[in-house]
Amino acid sequence: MAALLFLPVIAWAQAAPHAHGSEPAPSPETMSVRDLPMTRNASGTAWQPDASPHTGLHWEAAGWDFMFHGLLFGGYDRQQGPRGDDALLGVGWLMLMAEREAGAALVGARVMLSPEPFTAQHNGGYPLLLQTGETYQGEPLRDRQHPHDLFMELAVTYTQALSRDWALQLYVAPAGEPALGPVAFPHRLSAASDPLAALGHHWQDSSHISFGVLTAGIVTPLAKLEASWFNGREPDEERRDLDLRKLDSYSLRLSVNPTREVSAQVSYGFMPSHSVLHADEPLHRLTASATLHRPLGSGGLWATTAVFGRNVESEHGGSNAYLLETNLDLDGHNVVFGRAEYIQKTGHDLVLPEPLEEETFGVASLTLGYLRNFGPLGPVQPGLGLRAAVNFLPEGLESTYGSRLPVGGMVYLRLSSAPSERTGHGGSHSSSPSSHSLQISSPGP
Ligand SMILES: [Cu+2]
Repeated sequence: MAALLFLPVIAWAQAAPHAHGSEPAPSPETMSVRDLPMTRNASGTAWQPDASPHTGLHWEAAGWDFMFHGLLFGGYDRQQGPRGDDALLGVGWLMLMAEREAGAALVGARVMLSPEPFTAQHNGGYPLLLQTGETYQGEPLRDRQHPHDLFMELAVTYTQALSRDWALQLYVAPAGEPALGPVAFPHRLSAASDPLAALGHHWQDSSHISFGVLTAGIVTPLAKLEASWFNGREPDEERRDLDLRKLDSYSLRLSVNPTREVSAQVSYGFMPSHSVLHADEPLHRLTASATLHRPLGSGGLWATTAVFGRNVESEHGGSNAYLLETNLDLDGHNVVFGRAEYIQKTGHDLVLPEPLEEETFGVASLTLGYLRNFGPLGPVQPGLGLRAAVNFLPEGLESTYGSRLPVGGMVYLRLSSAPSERTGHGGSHSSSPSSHSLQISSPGP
């Protein structure tokens, strides 16, 4: 496995990454569906604004275009109080993609792996106050974030242009992301400096690792309408296998990119047997999100995302999660970031004893952080960061958490793919973002 992940680095040494020209970028209103920029594609089949940096390594071999990129964090996490803990942990992902033209179509394949089963598995996940979702040793996880599975994505993509303005997109994934929710937090540029998960993950984007996904979408330069048929069961505790199961769930998502700097989506999903522990309890999920990417001066980018997520379960009723996060990369080296959340979690979610178990608690958190990037060193941009969060709890949770304002923090090293433009190699690639007439691959942070 390690050898597989290092292959692209060897390939990088042999092939210089593309450098892209600075021709004015086309806007979604005037472009053809054949010219969708590859920067638009984020996790799974989700869209982000076109105004996103090219990152990672690109090379060609055997008629295929390859791309490799990733985002890794390692550091020390400490969460305060009786429900807190501390840990050394590593989180993130590495992704290898290949694509080629086939007539009027573009075919692609992706493998995305996470080290988290090996680096964030201590006691079922890393410490994170108020986090809930999935299980450890047959019990619901609480105040910990579960590790992502080793196989975050194994997918094949197929995009066929039907005319200047219309294309058909298919996505087949033994492990991957159905058309439900915003770009998943590990892939959002607005969250790219923050190693820790959003507390509303399981209301908004937790389906990003589903074991069995079929998605079909109709694409225009401005909008995409997708439907997925997928296995909606959350991953089990064995993080290194594929939890394949019958495809029992459905989702529908409408994405729009009205300008180069804006992307938004609304989506709905129905998962009749989502939970490992409560397999007979159906879950309905509704999400809406909007993302703004504003390029700044010399290599900076201001990325902001707002997300609303709502879960409706027959037993516990409906609950909402709101998120606003921003990542202000001033110049490619100095990054200030923050996240504000408000989530309705039940006593059941938080594994509280009777009678609190039946109550619903509105909890909030505010995170601020700073990341200093160095280098880049070849294809890798290293950075050192600090993240601090304060949580705001209702009175009923004070005795459980030892405070109404418990805090948490983390110091970390971040390794990300260097922006392709700034690696300083190559230099004379064509002025279009890539040589393809149709783009389906995904840069991400
Ligand atoms: Cu996740």
